[in-house]
Amino acid sequence: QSHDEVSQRERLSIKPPSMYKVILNNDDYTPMDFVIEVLMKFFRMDQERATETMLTIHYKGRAVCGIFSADVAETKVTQVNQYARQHEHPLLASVEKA
Ligand code: TYC
Repeated sequence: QSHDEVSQRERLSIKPPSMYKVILNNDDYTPMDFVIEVLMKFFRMDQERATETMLTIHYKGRAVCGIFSADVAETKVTQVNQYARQHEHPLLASVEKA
């Protein structure tokens, strides 16, 4: 990376945003179909990808469902956890730095 690029980045204060993984965690009670619905609704997965991801969580304990900027990641976690609670399921989304 050249001196010019660095100084221009600093002059313009342009930095790539820090990115965050949104994780869905396994539990013993949330129905598989509900998890698939959540993955399709909040993470825009098609049925096949949502089913694969749900099974990864079920067998391995967790999966990364997407990587987003901080504000989008926080919003996804809040929306998923609120939606799960509305439907009285213990499904838990969490966030960690990518
Ligand atoms: N383990 C749940 C069951 O057997 C299914 C499940 C999958 C729950 C993924 C949560 O994030 C989850 N019904």
